[in-house]
Amino acid sequence: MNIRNRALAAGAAVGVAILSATSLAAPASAHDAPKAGSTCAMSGTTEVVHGTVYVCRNTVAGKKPRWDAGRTVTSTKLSISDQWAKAAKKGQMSAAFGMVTNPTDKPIRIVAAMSTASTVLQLHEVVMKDGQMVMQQKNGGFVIPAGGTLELKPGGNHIMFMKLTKNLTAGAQVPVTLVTADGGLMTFKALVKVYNGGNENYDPSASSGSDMSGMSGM
Ligand SMILES: [Cu+2]
Repeated sequence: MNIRNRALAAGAAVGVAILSATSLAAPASAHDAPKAGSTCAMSGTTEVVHGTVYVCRNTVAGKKPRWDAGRTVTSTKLSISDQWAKAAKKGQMSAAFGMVTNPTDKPIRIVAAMSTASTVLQLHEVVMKDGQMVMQQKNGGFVIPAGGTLELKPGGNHIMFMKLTKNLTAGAQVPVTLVTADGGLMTFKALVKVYNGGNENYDPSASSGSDMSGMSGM
């Protein structure tokens, strides 16, 4: 089974902000922060501008995704273990998995992910639809319960690389940064492995509903 890539065929590729030495030396206006509520091309796109992380997401079913108001970058107590990613070629989709643990006494919500290996990453779930397993964006992102662990695994919740900008070769380490609702960034490196499962079809039409409310749109 091949992963269908309809979302990428339908939507334009979106650049992820990368701070280079030249942009740091340039005036502050060289790269403006996304305007809250303005439309963006693909849900899951992130930008970090002047210490604030912005996430493009679906807020109204059937409408274009929009930039959120952003949140100041801070640290998080989340940790991850057994993290790995699926080997795939440049231009393809891939996914990352692992055990995410929240040692605090309050739930932590992951709202986005970033990586230098993909222009857009999304937080996906796998659901049964018309007798078929399909993957789609998880409304509200991933909530890690207080003192709990969330397993990201093939056939379940996972971090989706929507379009690889480089090959993920077995044995390599790919960096991934998770973004929490309160701006916490947690960066880890996932070991790339060959894996032949987890090829659910992607259903972009299902990434509807308000993923800010945390309510299920299904
Ligand atoms: Cu997926």
